[in-house]
Amino acid sequence: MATASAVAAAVGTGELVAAVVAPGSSPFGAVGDAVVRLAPPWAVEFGKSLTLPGLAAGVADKLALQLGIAGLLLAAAVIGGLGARRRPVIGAVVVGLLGVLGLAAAATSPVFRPTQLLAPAAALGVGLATLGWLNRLGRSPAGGAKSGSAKSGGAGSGGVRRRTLLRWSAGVGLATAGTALAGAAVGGDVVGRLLGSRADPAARALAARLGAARPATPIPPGADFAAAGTPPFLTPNPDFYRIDTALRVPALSATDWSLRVHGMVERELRLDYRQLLARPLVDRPITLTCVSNEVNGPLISTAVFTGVELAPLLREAGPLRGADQLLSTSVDGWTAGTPLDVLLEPGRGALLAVAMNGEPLPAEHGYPVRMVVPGLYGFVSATKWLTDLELTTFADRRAYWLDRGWARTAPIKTQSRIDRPRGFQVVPAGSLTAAGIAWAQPHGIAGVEVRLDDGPWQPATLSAEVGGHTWRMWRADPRVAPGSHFISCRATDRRGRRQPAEPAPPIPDGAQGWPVINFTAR
Ligand SMILES: Nc1nc2c(c(=O)[nH]1)N[C@H]1C(S)=C(S)[C@@H](COP(=O)(O)O)O[C@H]1N2
Ligand SMILES: [Mo]
Repeated sequence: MATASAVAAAVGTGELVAAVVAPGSSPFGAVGDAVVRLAPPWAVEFGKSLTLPGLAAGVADKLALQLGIAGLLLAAAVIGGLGARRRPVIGAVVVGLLGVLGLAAAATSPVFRPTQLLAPAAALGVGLATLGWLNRLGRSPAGGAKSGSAKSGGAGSGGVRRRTLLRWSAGVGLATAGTALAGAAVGGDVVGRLLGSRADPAARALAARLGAARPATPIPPGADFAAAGTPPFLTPNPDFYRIDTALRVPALSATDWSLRVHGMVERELRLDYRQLLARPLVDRPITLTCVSNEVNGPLISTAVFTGVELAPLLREAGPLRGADQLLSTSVDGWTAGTPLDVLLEPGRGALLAVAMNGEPLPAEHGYPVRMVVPGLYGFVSATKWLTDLELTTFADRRAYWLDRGWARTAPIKTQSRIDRPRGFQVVPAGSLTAAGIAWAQPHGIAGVEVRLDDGPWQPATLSAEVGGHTWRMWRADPRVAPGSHFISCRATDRRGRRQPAEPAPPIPDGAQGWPVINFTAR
């Protein structure tokens, strides 16, 4: 009990000190980040594949990791407590090891600053002090004095002392658990979100500008078949899939933000948020796609991104001969490598985005500035919390996922997905409603075909076309007899290339294959 309480006191102190002196330095979060850094690629992939109903795709992995760490902490506290009954020093060893783990996780962070050691150091100190104090309380007769030593001397006092110790330990444990929660709430995502869009004057100004009368982006009626089971054409921000290695959403302030464009350039550029927004803002509907998306998977969403054209900015900096990669870095040290020729292609339309669906970027999606490049998977192009652009070569610099087995260049593959019927759904026999999405950014979708069981491929009806940079919806209404069936689909892009049948896993450059759904008609 004393060990468990000391661990709780340590965690609570760590979160509280982090929230007060160095936001974002929570030892709990630092350990989570270290796990993400050190985890083998297959474990990260497994994590990304987790989904939970009610959560946007890509959020469940973070929840699972945090619960896992909490569970391990609890296990360490219980084991330490049991061990301490035999040999009291074991409790101190467990508390000490956890403290050192917190310090090590903070010290090895790619964005290490010395102030980040304060929280784990305070946690370690308070944990050991609490343990020492509770142990003394349990040993000394004085500890039980107030509650009962007057009545029961001798043999009875041991039991009374233990009860007093239990009560103190439970009190300390509860109090610190409360502190931990409050500290984490203040220091964690809550502050990030408040700093993000509301408290930041720069973001308020942007929100006002976005709200002012501007020509709306034309999304034609009939751009989706939501009534037939497809997603809406534009994904609401809270439902937009999320994929990143940031266990804690970086809390950046637009007012303090600046971007450096440097490396193999004629002239280095530096822009703050105000200078960025002084450039023309464009609205562009873009479908973002994750390379980790399985066939029929959820890691794809569409928004109208608002931002500044990237290509003219790069031309202003003046890339030197030989530069072939734009290495973009986020505030937490993550990197993406984008082919320079793709960024400079006419009509590619890469953006430094500041807003999404008419709102300043949500913290989870890269506030205050992120990159978006139509037609490339996110891991080679869509850097969130962007702070640095370096012109370099692929030979010189290797981006984050390249060292973890993923491809260097990753154009989006022509693919499609079945949204209705759902797998193993039971539907009425007769006319079936089948619907889904297809995508082939930046080329666009020319056609989708649907096949029921082993029947012939039939053309599906396509939704109104918005452009090559976004997904396109399809629907079909084949007749189905009672019994079990399967349905599949395949897309053809505007270059005339058909989605291949041969299955391929997401690693190294994106999943491929025709989606198939089994269902039953009654
Ligand atoms: N800073 C940072 N940016 C990042 C990532 C990341 O891990 N860190 N992940 C990338 C990947 S793999 C994808 S698919 C997109 C997802 O963007 P979203 O979370 O806004 O949907 O962000 C990209 N940008
Ligand atoms: Mo991704």
